[in-house]
Amino acid sequence: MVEAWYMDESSEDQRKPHRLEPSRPADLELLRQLGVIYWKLDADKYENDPELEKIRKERNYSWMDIITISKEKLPNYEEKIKIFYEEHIHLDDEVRYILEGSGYFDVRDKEDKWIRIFMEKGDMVTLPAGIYHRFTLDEMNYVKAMRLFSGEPVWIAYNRPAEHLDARVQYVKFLTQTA
Ligand code: KMT
Ligand code: NI
Repeated sequence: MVEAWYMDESSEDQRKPHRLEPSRPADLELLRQLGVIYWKLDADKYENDPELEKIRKERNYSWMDIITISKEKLPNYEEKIKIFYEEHIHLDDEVRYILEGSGYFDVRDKEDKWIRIFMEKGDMVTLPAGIYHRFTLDEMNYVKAMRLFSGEPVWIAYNRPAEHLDARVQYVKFLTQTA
């Protein structure tokens, strides 16, 4: 089962777990209310997986590529790591499927608190357009992930504040409508 928790406020190494003490877990229902959708798949068969195909078809995730984030494999590694961890939004959903390794996706809850989602092999997630979020590797320093997109990918990240953007306005509206 995917594990998620509220973060502490320490400015220590971003790759550490940063669990709040005492711990405050975030369950899938809470994530769902934020528009975050989670699936567990068998990453060993990602190249031929009817379950993955079903999700892609239903949600129109027609485009995909595979990114490896490690010092050796990712060009401009240090710069990218910094960019991934800046709080931002996109105009489209951010869809990631972890094939190897692990990392943390952090999302803001309704009270603007950080929830850290530990994503490892077989975990797939959709972060809705307009949600403030960020990504970091964990202390293993390695992840291989599938990036999925509905149509031609747009990678533009709008760093916070981005309140005026339509995707943000729509997302805030969505939050007021979910329980
Ligand atoms: C992103 O957009 O933050 C990334 O592609 C990095 C995370 S993919 C595991
Ligand atoms: Ni992003």
